[in-house]
Amino acid sequence: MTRTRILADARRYGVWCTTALLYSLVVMLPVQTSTPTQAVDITKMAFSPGDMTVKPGTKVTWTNRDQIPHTVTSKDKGGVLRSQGLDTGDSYSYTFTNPGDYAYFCTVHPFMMGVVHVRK
Ligand SMILES: [Cu+2]
Repeated sequence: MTRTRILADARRYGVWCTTALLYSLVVMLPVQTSTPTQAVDITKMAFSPGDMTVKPGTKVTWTNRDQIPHTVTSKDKGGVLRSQGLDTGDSYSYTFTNPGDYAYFCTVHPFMMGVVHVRK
């Protein structure tokens, strides 16, 4: 095998790799951007909507529209929802992967409650 031949093979392999990389980007990008999303507003001392049903893989984002701080916190100890204190305009997101009922509340105002049902 001559040196030129090896170089040509290497170049062909490089072109193949680049093509494969571009192809995988084209295939992967729509998958990434198609993550379903849902929004919950925290407004007038309540979660709105306070009850929602989503598919596994859905990213839910809570945004505080009130002038006072709130949290999004699982009712169960060790639950998955554990936001920081959210000031006005702050958001908290969680992507639900497993089916189940996720009850949550606001630690500052425990009467504020909500639930996310994750169903296939
Ligand atoms: Cu609150």
